[in-house]
Amino acid sequence: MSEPEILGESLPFEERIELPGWARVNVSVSTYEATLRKSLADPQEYWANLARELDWFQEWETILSKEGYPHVYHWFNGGLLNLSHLAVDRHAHSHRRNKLAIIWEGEPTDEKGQPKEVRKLTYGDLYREVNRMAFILKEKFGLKKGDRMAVYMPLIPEAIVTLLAAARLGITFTVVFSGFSAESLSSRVADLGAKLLVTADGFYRRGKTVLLKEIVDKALEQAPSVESTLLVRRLGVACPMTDGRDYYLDDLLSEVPQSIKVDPEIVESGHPLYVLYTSGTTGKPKGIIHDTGGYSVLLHATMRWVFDVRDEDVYWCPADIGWVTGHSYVAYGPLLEGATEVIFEGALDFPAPDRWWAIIERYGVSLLYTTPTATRAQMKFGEDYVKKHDLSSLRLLQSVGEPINPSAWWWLFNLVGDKRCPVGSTWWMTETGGVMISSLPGLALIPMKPGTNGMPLPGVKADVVDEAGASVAPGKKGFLVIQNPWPGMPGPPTGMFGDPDRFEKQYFSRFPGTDYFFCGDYAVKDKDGYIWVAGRADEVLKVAGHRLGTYEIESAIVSHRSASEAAVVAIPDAIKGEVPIAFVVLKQGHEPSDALRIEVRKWVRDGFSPIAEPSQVYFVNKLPKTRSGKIMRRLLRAVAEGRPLGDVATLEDETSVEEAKKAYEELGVR
Ligand code: 6R9
Repeated sequence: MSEPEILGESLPFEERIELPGWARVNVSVSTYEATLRKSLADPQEYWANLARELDWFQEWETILSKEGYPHVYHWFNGGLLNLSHLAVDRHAHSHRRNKLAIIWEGEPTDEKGQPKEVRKLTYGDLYREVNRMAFILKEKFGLKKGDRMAVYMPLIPEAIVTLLAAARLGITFTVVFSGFSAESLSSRVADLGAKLLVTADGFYRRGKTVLLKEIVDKALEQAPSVESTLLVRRLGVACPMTDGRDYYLDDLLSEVPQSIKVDPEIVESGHPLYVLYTSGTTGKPKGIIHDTGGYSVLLHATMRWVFDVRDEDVYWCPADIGWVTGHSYVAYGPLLEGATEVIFEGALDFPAPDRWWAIIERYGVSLLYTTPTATRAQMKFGEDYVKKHDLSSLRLLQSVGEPINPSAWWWLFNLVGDKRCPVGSTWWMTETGGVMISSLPGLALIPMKPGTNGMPLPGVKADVVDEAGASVAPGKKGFLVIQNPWPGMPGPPTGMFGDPDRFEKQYFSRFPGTDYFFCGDYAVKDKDGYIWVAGRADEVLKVAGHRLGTYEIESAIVSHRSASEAAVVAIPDAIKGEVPIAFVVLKQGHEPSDALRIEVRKWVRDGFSPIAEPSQVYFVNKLPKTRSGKIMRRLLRAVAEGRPLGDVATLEDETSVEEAKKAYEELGVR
């Protein structure tokens, strides 16, 4: 394995930055180590103690059990709860009733750069809106516990209200990213068997409007389970409406009394809260199931340890609800803790690069959960945009989605956090449900190292291992594994929706004879026990922090009339972390041309998603394959990065690599 690095920057294992002035936490490594030791002596009891801090309708009988499948665990079996009760009712009936839950800002601004639309919802307001929405779902659409629905919405308050209303009724939902195409939408909706699709007429993005309803109509042709759609009028544009199937939310709401109450459905801890489709290495996207009880406990623990959230905080995570971060740390986590959070519809650099900083200043954001890509994009604009704003409200910065290169870390630490704020990089994935490896400033502030993820959470046993599953020496690259079950892991009944075998094979078969969860990431553990995740070890891409599978982009390409075969690989990108490039074999009768190159790129944009568009398309006559016909993407990556090819013993035809090299050198990356 090559030397670990992040975007060409080596990992500073020996760097240690202390923040003795950070007076709000217990600054002590020994506190952390003692907690970790205690938690690992009896992880179940440790998690159960945290679970007791939530409000259950009935306590569990067993902390951890399983039935049926080898690695589908049941956390807190017998326990009864409801997430919307925890995130909304509890606070609305407390001193937080008039506290702001959500501050929403729409993208459009006036000539002075001020937002045209800001909506503020207290916990009392949120309670009222969630109840009214639940009433509509239940009475108008007849949905009940066990039914399934889908959400295809921009980041507007109604989106969060919808998810909480579904949770209130025990309806299992899936959210599909609003930047995905009709095909991506219909395959997810159909796989889940959703009866209702909640969406909007569109939204604002970089000053333009993105229309959703036509995409929805196209998707519904392939999603027969959907009986109705519910539309939020975000733009107020005219939409094609099908009588008896499509309804506007405001029309229905106008008939629902403000004071309507819908009791939360009391569900079992293992009840599937949602299914989130995420990219894997082969086949169709995987529907990861998250339960209600274990997941809530993990969110509660991580909001405290990772974000140190307090009543006086204003929290902001700009993630979209279409991704797991927008679930765990936008839609539920902050609300579970009764926090005030900011949500923003638009692009962080629109209409000017400092929109991001203006929002922090406007609302006094204290806890910021950001991404390396957003940070690197800002670095390019220069420091003045940041310095123009008063960011003194900030007290803690965390990052997520991809490895953070040390120079981006320093930029956040020195400039944004003014050397006052801890900066961390929280490692986790859709499958883990919440943060697993991170600095834990809410528990103990141990010395920071620029670019590291930090240590596993208390209760989580993680390690870096070799091909055989044995621990690797400190400083050496290996595979990241989680060695014990954790609350928030993929839940009952099958871990992966409809596919328990694929679940087992994907995550638990890599190291036979162990119960290790295989994450698919490369990592290094340094001699102080800090873990540094350095990128994917499989065919999954992280483009600007968004998870995509090479196969998904390849299938989008080969659905073009001219393409017979495609191989997509990721190459490093100074801002987005990595970007896809595609090697494409054309069908007989089609000639390579610049126009076709552009057409194929646009095809992926429209047919799958703008974030998946290859930054370059290379036409070749054949792809490098093994004798058994498997595409050797590793060789294409080596070609693009100008690295030695390594082992080519299984390569069937060496001229394929020569050809790829030539195409790459002729055209460059952009
Ligand atoms: C939360 C999320 C998961 C993959 C994961 C890893 C990468 C996420 C990271 C990180 C290094 C971090 N990843 N956070 N790598 N440092 N702080 O992003 O979930 O979309 O499922 O992606 O993202 O490669 O395996 P998801």
